[in-house]
Amino acid sequence: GGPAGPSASGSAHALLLDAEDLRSSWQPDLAVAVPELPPATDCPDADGDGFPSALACPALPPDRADCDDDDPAVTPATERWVRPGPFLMGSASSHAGQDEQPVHVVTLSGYCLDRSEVTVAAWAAWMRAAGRTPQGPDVRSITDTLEPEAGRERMPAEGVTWQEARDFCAAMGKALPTEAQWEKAARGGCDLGQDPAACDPDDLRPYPWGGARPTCALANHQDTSSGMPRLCVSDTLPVDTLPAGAGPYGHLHLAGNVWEYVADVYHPQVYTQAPRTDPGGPVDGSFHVMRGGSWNTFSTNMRAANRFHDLVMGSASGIRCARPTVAPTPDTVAPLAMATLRGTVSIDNGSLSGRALYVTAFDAADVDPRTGGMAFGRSPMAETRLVPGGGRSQDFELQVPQGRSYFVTAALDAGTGARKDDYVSASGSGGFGEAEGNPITADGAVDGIRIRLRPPPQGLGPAGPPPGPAGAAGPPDGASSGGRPGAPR
Ligand SMILES: [Ca+2]
Ligand SMILES: [Ca+2]
Ligand SMILES: [Ca+2]
Repeated sequence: GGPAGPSASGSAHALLLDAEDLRSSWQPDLAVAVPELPPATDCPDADGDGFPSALACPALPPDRADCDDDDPAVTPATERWVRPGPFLMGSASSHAGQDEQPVHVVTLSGYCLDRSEVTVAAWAAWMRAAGRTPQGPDVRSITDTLEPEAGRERMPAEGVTWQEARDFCAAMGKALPTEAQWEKAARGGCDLGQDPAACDPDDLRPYPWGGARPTCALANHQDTSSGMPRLCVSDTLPVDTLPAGAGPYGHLHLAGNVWEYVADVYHPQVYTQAPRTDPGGPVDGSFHVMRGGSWNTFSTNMRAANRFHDLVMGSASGIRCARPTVAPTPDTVAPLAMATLRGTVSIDNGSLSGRALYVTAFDAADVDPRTGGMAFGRSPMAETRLVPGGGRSQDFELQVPQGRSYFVTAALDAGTGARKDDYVSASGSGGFGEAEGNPITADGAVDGIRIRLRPPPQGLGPAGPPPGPAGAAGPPDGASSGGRPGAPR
C-alpha cells in the first residue's frame, strides 16, 4: 500500500486532537473505480538521463518517470510525475472549513509538479532578467538590487504576489498548478493505498506524509501539539530539507515552509460543481487560492484539503510550478459577489499602537456551537492589516463574499521588533475584540461595525495571547483570535 491513511494513524485518541480524523468524510458513493493504465514497457529515454518518459509510460512510478524527456536537467530529482486518475478532494472533518465540502471525486490527467518550492535564487534571477521589481508588501530574502540575501539562496521565495507566481512559472515553460493538482499531489490518488483499483477510505490522507500528527521533523510550521503554539524555527527552511515530510509522490514542503499559490480563483462553493475532470476553478474573480500553510501558521493549515486565499493580507506566499499535459476545464460556478464591511476599532485604555492592527472575518458557519467562538483551525474568510494610527479609534474596511454571515474580530499586534530575530507571535498582544452584533450578515455593504479591544489575557507568556496566524482561527482552547503574526523582515 501507499502512505498511512487515517485508519493507520494510530489508535491513541490523543493523536486525533491535532491530527485530522477523516473517517466522517467518507461516503460510499466516493468508491469509484480507478481506470487501469497500460503497463510501463519499452519506455523511451530520449535525453539519456536514465529516466524514461512519463508521457510515453504514464504508469511509471514517480521516482522513475521523466517529466521532460528532451531535457536531461529535468529528472525525478526536480519534478515529480503524478499519474492520471481519480482522487478524493475536500474534507468534512471537524478541522475543515465550509469551503472544503462536499468531499468529491476529481479525475485528473497526468501532470508534473516541481519537487520543491521555488528558491530565492531562482526567483531573484528571473526578477533581474525580466526587469521586474517585487510587488508584494511582505517580500523577504531578496535585496534591493534583486540578489538573494546572503545565505538565503536556497530558502523559498517568500512574499510573492499571484501575478508574479504565474509569470515566473510561465517564464520557466510551466504553469501554476490548479487547485486540484496541488491537492492530489498532497493527498495522493486513489491508485495508492489499500485498494489500487478503487477509491477507498484510506485515500483520504490528512497530510502529505499520511496520518501521523504534524511535528517539526515533518514540516516547518507552528506546532500546537503541546498547548501553546510554538514556531519550529521562526523562519523558512531551505527547500530541499525535511524529506520525512515528503508527499506521496515525493514532493517536499507541500505542507508548511511557505504557502503555495495555485492557478485558481478562490470560490467557497466551487466543489459543488461535480463531476469535475481537470477542473480549473472559476473564470472570474479577484482572489486566488493558496495551499499548504507556512512556517508561521498552525498544524491544521497544513492539511491536504485546507483552502486559503489572498483575501487575507500578508501571508508567507511562495511558488511551486507544474507541467500540465492538458488545459484545465473552467468551473461554471457563478462569480463570487463581494460586499464591503466598514466600521471602527477602538481601545478603552492606551492607544492603537504597535506593528499592525488586524480586522478579520470568519464564516459564521464555522463558529463552534459549544463555545460560541471559532472552532479551532478555521481559516479566515477575509482579513485586512492596518498600520496602527496611534489614536483611540481607527476606521476599517474589509471585502468579503456577499450573502454570508461573518464573525468579525480585531487584534492589535503591539510588538515593536522589526527584525526577523526579534520576531514573536504577537497578534492580539495589544488587545483583542469581537464586533458588536456578531454574526454580521453581508447581504450588501455593512457600515458602522464597532469593535472594542480588550486587554490580552494574562499568563499566556511574554508574547501575549496565542496568535491567530493567517489561515488559522484561534488558540486550542477554542477562544477566537483574529489576525496573524506580523510578517517579519
Ligand atoms: Ca529521460
Ligand atoms: Ca529529462
Ligand atoms: Ca509549502
